[in-house]
Amino acid sequence: MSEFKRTTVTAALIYANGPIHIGHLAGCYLPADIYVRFLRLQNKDVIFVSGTDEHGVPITIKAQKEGKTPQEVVDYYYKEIKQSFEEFGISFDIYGRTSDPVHHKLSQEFFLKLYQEGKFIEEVTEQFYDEEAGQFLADRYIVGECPSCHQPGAYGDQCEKCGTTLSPNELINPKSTLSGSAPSLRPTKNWFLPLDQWQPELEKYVASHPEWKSNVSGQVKSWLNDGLKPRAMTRDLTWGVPVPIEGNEGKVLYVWFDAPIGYISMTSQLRPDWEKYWKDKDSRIVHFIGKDNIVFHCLIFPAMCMAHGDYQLADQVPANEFMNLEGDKISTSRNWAVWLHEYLKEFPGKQDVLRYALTASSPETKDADFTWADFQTKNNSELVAILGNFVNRAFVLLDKNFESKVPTKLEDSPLEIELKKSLSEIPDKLAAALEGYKFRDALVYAMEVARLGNKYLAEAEPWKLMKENPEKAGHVLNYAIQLVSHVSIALEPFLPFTTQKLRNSLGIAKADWALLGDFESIPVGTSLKNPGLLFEKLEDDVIQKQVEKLQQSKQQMLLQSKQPNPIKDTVDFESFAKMDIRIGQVIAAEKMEKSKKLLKLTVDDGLRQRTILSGIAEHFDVDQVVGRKVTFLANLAPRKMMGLESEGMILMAEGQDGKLSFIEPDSSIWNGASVS
Ligand code: B3M
Ligand code: ZN
Repeated sequence: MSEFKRTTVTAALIYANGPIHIGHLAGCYLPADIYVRFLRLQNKDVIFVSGTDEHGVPITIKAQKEGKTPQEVVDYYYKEIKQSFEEFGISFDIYGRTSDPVHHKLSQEFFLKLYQEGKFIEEVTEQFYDEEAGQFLADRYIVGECPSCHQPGAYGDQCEKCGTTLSPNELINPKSTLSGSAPSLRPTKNWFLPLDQWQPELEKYVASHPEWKSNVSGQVKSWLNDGLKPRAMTRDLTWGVPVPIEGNEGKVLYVWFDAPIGYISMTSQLRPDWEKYWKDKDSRIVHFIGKDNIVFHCLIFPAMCMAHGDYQLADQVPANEFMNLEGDKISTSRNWAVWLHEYLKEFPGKQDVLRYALTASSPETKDADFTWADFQTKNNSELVAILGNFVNRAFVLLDKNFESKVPTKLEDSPLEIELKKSLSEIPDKLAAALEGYKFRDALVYAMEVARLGNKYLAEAEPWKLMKENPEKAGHVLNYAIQLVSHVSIALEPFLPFTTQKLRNSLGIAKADWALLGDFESIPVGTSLKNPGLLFEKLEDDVIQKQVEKLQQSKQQMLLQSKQPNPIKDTVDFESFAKMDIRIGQVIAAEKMEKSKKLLKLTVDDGLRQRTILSGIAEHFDVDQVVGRKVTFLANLAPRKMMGLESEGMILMAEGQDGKLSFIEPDSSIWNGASVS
């Protein structure tokens, strides 16, 4: 690390089409923030850059769904995302957006340089076109029957039912989602980056980084093994950065071309000397991302930078795997997520609890699972019982016995010698873990400081010493307070809110890594302010509420996923006309003994009263049906059930939740009216 003068840390530019959830946090934002805070603690030159990705089909799809313009969508989510990150203590130096004119300009310049230097290949391909809407269609805008599972409504790039990857021309009966019409094929020219030509250099680049995490290099090598192909860097779309070549209206830069340039354009808005963070050899670039973005950051963006020539390649791409939720994949469309903005509202002041729980089970090498039960345990058994307890005991004893002032130290006893020895091992281990992007391990080492504090107090027993030897008790509390200051340093990257409280209590202006292990850093006589309880126990009902909230999402999904039955075989008109469907009115109803399902209804059909046995007893009480107008089949052959004859059938519709519903006409329709 030492050969680098400065570090440029980026965190993925999330699409501004939805709010942040814990998967995003665990995937890249939290580890990036911890890493940056660790560098800042050591007074290293570091910048932390991120923002929203405001182009691409995900944005226009969302806009189409919500009946808004893409601009409205990105404006809304940019603000919401930025604010929740801020409240959560993700300490970006700049949080920018790719719709910014500065970004458009820089990406266009980047593109133009490659274009003018002949780094692209121009190619005419056939693309789907919607004649009615007058535009080319991205794969997501084409739906049709899946060739593999025959589910209708599969997308041009994937069938969500069976998961098959598709291309639009494989769909059966493809339709445009814009106009509903069948798309046609039209030739169009686009510019491709010949990734195949860059493959040898990319291989060298990847080989020069044997230290990359195995999940990252594994994915990258498999792409390289398959052989890279030219990839279009422009698209026939209306939303995006316009292609800066005259006569190419209606074409924009590929979103994965402009998005990573966003890191650079945002840096240029952060500081005037921005160029050195991207161009100087002694700058180190680290991209924090989730695993679905690996190929773009490890191959495509590097190839773009190689072609351009001015920019350094990333030194590290510590991509995480996915965080699941209660055993299931997090999904925005299924609302299976813990949303950050909701968490912040429902757990005010508890940012550090979520930061702790997510880091402790960070998906560093494989997918991990967040559960509310585990969240509760982490809070109650670790934050409250270990960290909170230690700090609280130290301050309470100090308040009670030493007027909140740091007491004098005496000679060290074997206890302190052992304590110092144990503590002295922590900074190196902690730093090595953080430098190696092992945040789970790092958190364990940092918490070790609080554990040592508890152990020390338990062994030294200052509360007992108060009577026999108050000076000795003061000595112990001095040590305890110095340990609290170490806690406030070691845990700063992980728990910034809690450690800020501790610094306020201890009168420390700025956390400093160099003071971790210094047992003189809080001077004797300093007046301290008890921070109060740092954490509070989370009771079962609070956790249960969250679990129930998730169960409701599941329920909701089940409803939505219910598909209508396929249409039955065709009937001719004569067959249909044979059915005598009518409107009647229930004038009496009673439960049938020995049957859970059947109600005995007396129906006025306009001519007479007839008895109909209807299997609705589990859905309706007797008084819910009497007086109701119903639609019924009047000429169904009478059937004997439970000793009674049923003369007809009440027609019911089944809701998505399986509940039955009457098919009721307007109240003006008379009993006996025919339905046809
Ligand atoms: N917007 C994908 C995503 O939000 C993409 C990341 C861009 S990073 C330059 O996951
Ligand atoms: Zn399918």
